[in-house]
Amino acid sequence: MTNSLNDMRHAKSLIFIGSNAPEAHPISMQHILHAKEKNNAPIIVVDPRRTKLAAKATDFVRIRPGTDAAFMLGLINVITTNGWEDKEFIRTRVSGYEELLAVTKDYTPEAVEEITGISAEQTRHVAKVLAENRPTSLTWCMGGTQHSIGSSITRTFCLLQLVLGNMGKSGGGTNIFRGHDNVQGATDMCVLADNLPAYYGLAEGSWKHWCRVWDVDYEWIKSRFPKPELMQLPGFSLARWYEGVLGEEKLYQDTPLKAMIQWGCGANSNSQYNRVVQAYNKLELLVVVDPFPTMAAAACDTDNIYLLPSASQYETSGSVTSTSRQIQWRHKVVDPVHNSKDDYQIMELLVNKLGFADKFYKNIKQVPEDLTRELGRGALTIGYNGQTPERIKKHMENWHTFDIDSLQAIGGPCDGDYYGMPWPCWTDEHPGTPILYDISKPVAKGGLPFRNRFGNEKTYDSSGRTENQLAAKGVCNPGSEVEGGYSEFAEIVPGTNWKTDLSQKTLKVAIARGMAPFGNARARCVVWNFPDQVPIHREPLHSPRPDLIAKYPTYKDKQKHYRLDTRFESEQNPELVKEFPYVITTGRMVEHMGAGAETRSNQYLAELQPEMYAEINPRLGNNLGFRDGDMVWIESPEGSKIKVKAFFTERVDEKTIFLPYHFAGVLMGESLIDKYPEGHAPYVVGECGNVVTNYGYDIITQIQATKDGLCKVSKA
Ligand SMILES: Nc1nc2c(c(=O)[nH]1)N[C@H]1C(S)=C(S)[C@@H](COP(=O)(O)OP(=O)(O)OC[C@H]3O[C@@H](n4cnc5c(=O)[nH]c(N)nc54)[C@H](O)[C@@H]3O)O[C@H]1N2
Ligand SMILES: Nc1nc2c(c(=O)[nH]1)N[C@H]1C(S)=C(S)[C@@H](COP(=O)(O)OP(=O)(O)OC[C@H]3O[C@@H](n4cnc5c(=O)[nH]c(N)nc54)[C@H](O)[C@@H]3O)O[C@H]1N2
Ligand SMILES: [Mo]
Repeated sequence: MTNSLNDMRHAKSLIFIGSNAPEAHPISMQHILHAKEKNNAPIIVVDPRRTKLAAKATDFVRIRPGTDAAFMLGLINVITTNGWEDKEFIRTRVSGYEELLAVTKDYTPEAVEEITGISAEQTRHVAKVLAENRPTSLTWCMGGTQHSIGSSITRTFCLLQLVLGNMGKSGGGTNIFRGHDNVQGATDMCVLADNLPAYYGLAEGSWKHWCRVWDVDYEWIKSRFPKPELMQLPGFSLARWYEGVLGEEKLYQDTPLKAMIQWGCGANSNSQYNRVVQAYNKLELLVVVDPFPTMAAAACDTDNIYLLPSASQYETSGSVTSTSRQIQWRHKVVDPVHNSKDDYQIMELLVNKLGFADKFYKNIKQVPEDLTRELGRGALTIGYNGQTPERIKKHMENWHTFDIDSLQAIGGPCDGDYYGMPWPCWTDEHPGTPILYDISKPVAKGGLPFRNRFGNEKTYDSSGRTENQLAAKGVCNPGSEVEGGYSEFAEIVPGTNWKTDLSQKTLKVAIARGMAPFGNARARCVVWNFPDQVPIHREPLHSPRPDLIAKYPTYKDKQKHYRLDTRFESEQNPELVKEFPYVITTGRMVEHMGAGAETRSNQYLAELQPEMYAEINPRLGNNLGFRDGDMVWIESPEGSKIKVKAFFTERVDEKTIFLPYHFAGVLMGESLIDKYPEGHAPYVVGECGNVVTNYGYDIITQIQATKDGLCKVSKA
């Protein structure tokens, strides 16, 4: 989130795209409804389903899954043709604007209606509401990301906010509600296949940086890889790891994967789940570290699996990062119960057994405090260095001194700090950054410009135009020594830059000069290293509209996408819709969490939502000849199927079927409840929605396209 949950209280309008906060982020609703009641802020909800959030909306915009980019480009079209854009913001802080307009001119409200199903009139109306009620807080969640063009869609959300001038302002921003508790922290730690902690990438310089932080010899780490080039090659992503085991597709490494550790992963969260089950059974070793056995325990037919019972978060302590980039300390409530161990203990035992303790644990004397300190030493890119364990704990102890609207402490021992020191928090004295890219405050007081990350000048391929990428003259934070754009800081300490200077002198010099260590640049509309330099609409791989496939085809197939090839063009078959006529989309319900291992094992939650179902429009159900409550088969183009209860509801339209994805324990009609370890079966089992979610992955991130596939349905 560029802003924070609390800051949404200042919004003059709010737009939610593919976010269903009352189910997925219920606590956020107090801030959202505050803005609605106190500021009279209109709420716009863009979703294929009339959700619980839509019930609170002033405007519900029903959209065909996977077409959000077209809608956003259409809003920009209306805003710019009416002259409602923020001209000064664009002139001084945005680059590539002309190139953006060259794309949006084709997305007229009429063209958008054809793609999205949203009437031209409603697109015009929404654009006007946003233009007249600034700043707008824009929230997107998984409805915007889980598509083969997810990375383009999310860029269009940012572009809309740039055009309206809503970035770096209280009440504005792009506010992506994060998933799990501490998922922001997990992301910052880069538990990813293509990054080292704190988004440092895999280049040699990044490895060397972290080796210095860990105090480990770079040559030794290098020697651990069978080939040095593997060090810089992205690994398998979570979305497609099982293909690395099955080895039926071309792999960009010498051997298939043989062992897998699933640490706090529900497993049936993976699309193509029946292929995951095949992979489980092919692995030589599968280790599940989880308080619950998870579906993996029931799905494995071999004895290759070890279940390591981890403790829950109530049984351990440490720093966690919230969706608002705030760092908090979690204190242990009880010691780990039964024979479970907390995650640190399990990791330490593993590291000891593997013989790496003298390398990785040599500077870790006090767990977990020293882990937070190590992160602070290395994660300079995102400013995790000012949040020491002592300061975090002090914030927790003085909760009551922070203001709910501004998040700033008023007096008391934390006076002037923002709660949880939202990153970047550059130094021990820095208060944290409550709103990213806010140039109204000095950098030392939590202000920031846009980051200079992509050079100082660029010539665009599409237009041949050359443009300065730094902010315009006169545009900077108060007190900046340079009054306008500037590059990122380097060479204050020879051989380092602001990201790699472990003495942190560079950061301190920059801030003393009133400047941001990462420079002062423009937000770019053109991303020249992406296949679509300016985002455009492309039809989902499995699209219900053959006519639109011809007009908005997907990408060419992508080779060496992580360690696999990904099919795009060769998978987009315009005939598919004849046999699989309904769009399938998936998501959450408030009572269950993720893959559901925890919540389906909780008798109270199990009682509230005891059964897997499919949301089907009554008209569709009646036309197909089944009744509300009947069992139906849902089949995917990949040949897998699930048997679930039909839940008739007008939440969905006649062409769309929605599945919650929290269920497991039944596989293609067969119950596996007897295969859980004795006494450990969850109270509720059900078919996994992810058995029928279709093939399809984002072109950049490889996120699975679990929000736009095709299916057929018939009475069971
Ligand atoms: N109770 C509960 N809370 C949770 C979770 C949970 O499992 N249970 N999971 C957590 C996690 S990990 C995450 S990431 C968040 C996710 O939070 P959300 O993303 O809000 O949750 P979802 O239900 O997956 O998707 C939101 C909405 O996207 C809509 N949608 C589907 N396709 C499209 C589309 O193409 N366009 C648009 N505009 N909308 C679409 C769906 O109908 C749904 O209403 O929730 C977190 N909170
Ligand atoms: N069809 C479909 N599929 C989806 C999505 C969708 O919208 N639709 N959403 C995707 C998204 S956004 C996400 S984030 C994933 C989520 O997918 P998963 O991460 O697989 O989902 P969870 O069930 O939340 O998994 C968390 C596991 O951690 C365990 N756990 C809890 N506390 C601890 C602890 O302290 N230590 C350890 N070691 N384990 C613990 C829980 O018991 C649980 O089994 O699903 C993805 N899959
Ligand atoms: Mo998530």
